[in-house]
This record gives sequence, structure tokens and C-alpha cells, in this order.
Amino acid sequence: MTGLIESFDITAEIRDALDKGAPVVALESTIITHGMPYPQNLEMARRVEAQIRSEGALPATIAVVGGRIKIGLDDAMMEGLAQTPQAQVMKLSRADLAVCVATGRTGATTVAATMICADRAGIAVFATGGIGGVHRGAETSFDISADLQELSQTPVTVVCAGAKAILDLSKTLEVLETLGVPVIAYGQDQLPAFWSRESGLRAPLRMDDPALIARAALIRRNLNLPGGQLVANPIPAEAEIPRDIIAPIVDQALADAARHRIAAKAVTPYLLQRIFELTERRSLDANIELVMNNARLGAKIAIEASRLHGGA
Ligand code: PSU
Ligand code: MN
Repeated sequence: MTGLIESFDITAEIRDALDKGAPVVALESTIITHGMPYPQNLEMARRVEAQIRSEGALPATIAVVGGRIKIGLDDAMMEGLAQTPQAQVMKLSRADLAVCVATGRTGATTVAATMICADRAGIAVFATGGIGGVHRGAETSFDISADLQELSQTPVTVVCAGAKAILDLSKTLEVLETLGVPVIAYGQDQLPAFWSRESGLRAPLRMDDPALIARAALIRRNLNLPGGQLVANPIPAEAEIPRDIIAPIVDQALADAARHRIAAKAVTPYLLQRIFELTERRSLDANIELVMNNARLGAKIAIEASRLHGGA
């Protein structure tokens, strides 16, 4: 075993599933620690895992606990992370992962870090809420999430609900195009925008069949193309917050962030928190429903991928 593998604790259940080629769906932990308030974050994390199980796949929530990369969290770890104040848990992207492990600290994995850990553990499908992207004003701040670069180099299919309107969505699409990342809207032509089904932007690609999404990932590998796929799954209609309602709230949150000079890693968590405050329960409910919806689609894709590979 290499030193890298020794940093991992994979639960027996997940290891067994991976050995058999059974479907496993990775889940991130930054959404728990930095994306939603307690106790709704814990409730969400448990419901999402249960949803994936009921679809016939196995959930693997990923985090670093006491310097160990955990592939699958037990309930006490999940609860511990959900209750820890943001300031006390590292937000781990590609740059931070090894330092967190080396120093024995605890951290929550972002989309980028979750993709890395999932891939090294042998998990090829990952469901979340929203990804990081190109922030508005990136032409002066240079704030572009490492999630985008990760999608270009780590072979994981990431199911999200599009990107939040806190980002510059057209610039995000441009960067993904430059990086060669397939951006696939699921079941519609438009790129979904997280709380809203429509962004006003046409997605570069559209697919309607989870089996073909799994097939495309396999073909990418066969073609020796590094990197993953981004599947953008629109929030269910009954849960969506239309664009004209969410837009002024996003503007308000951005203005507040500028006034408080929020920068770097703190930007996304600050904006999420502020939007939750400004919309009260509504944005949180929508957020939870879209994650559940992505978990369902992620499970379907993982099941198809498992069939393609001749797994259990
Ligand atoms: N967008 C959301 N919810 C989230 C995040 C992004 O709608 O919880 C989290 C994810 O973990 C994502 C990270 O990978 O924020 C991106 O942070 P940054 O912009 O600092 O790269
Ligand atoms: Mn950033």
C-alpha cells in the first residue's frame, strides 16, 4: 500500500460495494459545514444518503476527520461536522487537502477536494447542490473556483443544479469550455441556475438519459481525455424560486459582501449565509430539494455506470 492509500478510511460497506463494482455515489461535506445552517444541514445530509440508498446505490459522504480521509461517515462524525462552527473546520479544496491530512486536522471537502478523494477511492459519480465558478467581478478579483479546474482533470461525473446566480454564469461557461469540460443540461436546453430552472443561457450540451451520461464518461476515458463531466439537473418545478424573485436578493447579498470586504474562501459561504437570511426558509427548502433531486439522478447514473462495467 502506498502512503496515499493509508490516509484513507473507507467503510467496510463501501469497500465491499466498490470491490463488486456496485453503484456508489460520493457526497461532499462543505455543503454541510459551510453551505447550510444547523440542524437543517444534518437533516439534509441524512435524507440525501437515505435517498441514494432507496434508489439502489450506496452513498459515500466524504470529509477529513482528524487527519484521515473518510470515505463514508458514521452518524457521530456526520453530527459532529454539522454542529462544528464554520470557523473551526477547514474548507478543503485541492490546495488544502494534504496539509489538513498531514497536520491531523478536520476539514470539509469542497467539490474539487471531494472529486479528488472520490476518484482515488474508485468512485466515479458525485452528487451535490451547486459548484463553485467564476465570481462576478472576476476580471479584477481573479476569483475563480478551483472546482472548474478540477473538473478538467479528475474523471468524476458531478451532478449539480447548475451554478448559483451569485456567480457570473456566462463567464463560468466560458471557462468550462476553455478547460474542455462537458456541461450537460439534463432534460432541458437551458443551463439551470440552482434555485431557478432557467438561467437565460443555453447549455452547451443536453442529455436526457442517465445511461448515455454514464456511457459518455466511459468513452471519455477510452479516448484518454482527462477530467470529468458536469451534469446540470434543474430543480423540480414545485420547489423552484423564479429568477425575478431571487435576483434582487442575490444583488443585496453581493452588495453586503462588498461592504464587509469579504474575500477568498470566505466569499461563497458568506453569500450563501446572507441569502438564507434574506429569504428565510424558502431558499433553504429549495436548496434541500435540489440536492435530493441530484442524489436521485446521481444514483441512476451510478447504476448505469455499474451495468456498463459489468458490476453487481
Ligand atoms: N455553491 C453552492 N453551495 C455550496 C458550495 C458552492 O451553491 O455549498 C460550496 C461547494 O463545496 C463548492 C464550494 O465546491 O462551495 C466552492 O467554494 P469556492 O467558491 O471558494 O471555490
Ligand atoms: Mn474563490
